[in-house]
Amino acid sequence: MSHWCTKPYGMSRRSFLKAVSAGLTAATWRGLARATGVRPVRASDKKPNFVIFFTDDQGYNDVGCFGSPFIRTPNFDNMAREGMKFTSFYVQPVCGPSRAALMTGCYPIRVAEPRNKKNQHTILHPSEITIAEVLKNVGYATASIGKWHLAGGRKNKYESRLMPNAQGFDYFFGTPLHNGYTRTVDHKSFKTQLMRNGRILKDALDQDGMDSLTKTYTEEAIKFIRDNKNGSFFLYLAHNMPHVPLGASKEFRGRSRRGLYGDVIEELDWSAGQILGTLKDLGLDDNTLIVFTSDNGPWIEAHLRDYGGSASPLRGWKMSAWEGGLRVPCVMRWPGRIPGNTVCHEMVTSMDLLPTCAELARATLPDDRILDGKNILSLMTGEPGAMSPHEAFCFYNYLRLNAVRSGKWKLVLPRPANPPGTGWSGRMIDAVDTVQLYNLETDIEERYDLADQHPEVVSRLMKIIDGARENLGDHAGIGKGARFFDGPRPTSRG
Ligand SMILES: [Ca+2]
Repeated sequence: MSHWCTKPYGMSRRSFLKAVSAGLTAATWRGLARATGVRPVRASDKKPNFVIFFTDDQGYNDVGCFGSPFIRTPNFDNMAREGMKFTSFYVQPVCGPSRAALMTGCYPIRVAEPRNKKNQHTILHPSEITIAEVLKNVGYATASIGKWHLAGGRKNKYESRLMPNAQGFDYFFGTPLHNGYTRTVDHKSFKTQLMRNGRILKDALDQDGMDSLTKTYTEEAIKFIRDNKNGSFFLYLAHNMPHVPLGASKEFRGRSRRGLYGDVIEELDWSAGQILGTLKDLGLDDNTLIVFTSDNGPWIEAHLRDYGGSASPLRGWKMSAWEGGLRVPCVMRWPGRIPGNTVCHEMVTSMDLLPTCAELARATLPDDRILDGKNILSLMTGEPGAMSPHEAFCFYNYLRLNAVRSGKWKLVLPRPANPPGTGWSGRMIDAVDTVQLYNLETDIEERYDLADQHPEVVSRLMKIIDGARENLGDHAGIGKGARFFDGPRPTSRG
C-alpha cells in the first residue's frame, strides 16, 4: 500500500481509510479510482504546476463562454470545454485590493500594510505571506509576469522590500504599477515603467509599449515555463490588458466586432492559447492547473464607453457595489483532475486559490494568522454534492462594507451616493435607501428587492454583517482580526 498512499480526489476520506485498512492491492485501488472518474495521486507524483492567468478589468460577459456575442475567444472557450466554468467567482472591485486578496488568501481590509496605513490600492506588508512564498517553500519556481501594483510608489521610487522579488517570486517581469488612470483613455498624465526584477527596462511605456505588452508577456511566460519544465512551477501571469490605455499588436487590431477592446481580449485569448500549447508541447498538460480570471469588473463610465467591457447580465461595473464589480469570469482547467465541460455555480473566490494550491503542493499554511480563503478542491474535482465552503462573501469597496452574499441570498446595505470609506472611487457607487435583499439564483440582475418578504433572511444576513464588522472592520472601526505589524494597533482608520 505504501505506493498508493494519497487519497484520490473525489473519494471520501472514510472510503479511503477503509480501503487502506483493508490492504487493497494497487490494481483494486486503480479500480476504485476509475469508479470515481479521476486519477489517483501517487505519493511519488510530481507536484502540479500552477498558472494563474489574470486579466485586468475584463467583465463577466467579455469572453465567449460567458456569453459575449462580439468577442471571439476560442482558447478560453476551449479551456471551458476541457475544464470547469465558475459562474459565481468573486474578486475585489479594483486592481490593488484584488491582487492583495489573491496573493494572501485574505480580504484586503484584513491584511497589514506598511506603517499601519490602509491604502485604496493595497500595499502588501513584507510580513504578509503570499501564495508565491507558500509554494516557494516547497520547492516551486515562481514568476510574476505582468502588473504587480502592490507596492505603491511613483516613478522609480519603489521600495524593493515591497516588490515581487521580495514577496516570494524568483522572477519578475512587468509593470510595478497600473498602466494608466481610468479618468482618461490615454496615458498622457501617467506612464508606468517596465521592469525585469529590480531593473527598469523602460522608464515610461508609450503606446508602442502598450501595443506589444500582451505579446511580450506571453513570450516571457513561455520562456519561464520552458526553463522550469523539469521542476514544479507557479506562474502568475497578470496581464495589464484590458485596462486603459488599451494596446494590441497590429495582427489583432481591427479584428473584433467590439472595437479595440475586443481586439485586446482576442489577443489575450491568443496568449492563453500559446500558454496551453506550450504546456502540451512539453508534456506538462496533465500536471498543470491553469486558472483564467479577471481582477475586477469592467470599467463603465461615459467617457470610456468604447474602451471598457460588459458585465451583462450583471448589474454594475468596476468599483460599484453590485455584482458586476466583483463577480468575474473564471475557468479552471486541469485534464484528469477537473472534469471537462462542467459548470460550478457555487460561490468561490480568488482568496481560495492560496489554500487550494497549498493543499495540492503539500505545502503548510501559515498557522499564525487568519486566512479567509478555503480549499475548493472538492468543487474543482466535481465531487458529488460538494458545496461552497463559504458561509458568506463580503462586498467591500476600500473600507466600506456594502453587501454580503450567503448561498443564493445577497443583502445590500443602505448608503448615500459616493459613500464615506470609498475614496476616489465613490463616484461609481450609487445610493441605496433601505436594506435590500436579492435572490441571485432567480434574479442575477439584482432587480427585485425581496427584503419585505423574507425578514428572517435579512436578519440572518445582518448577523453576518455584524460579524464581519467585528472581525474585519469597516470605515467606522478596526476589526479584531485586522493585521498590523508596525507598532501599536491604530484605534481608527483615521
Ligand atoms: Ca483592474
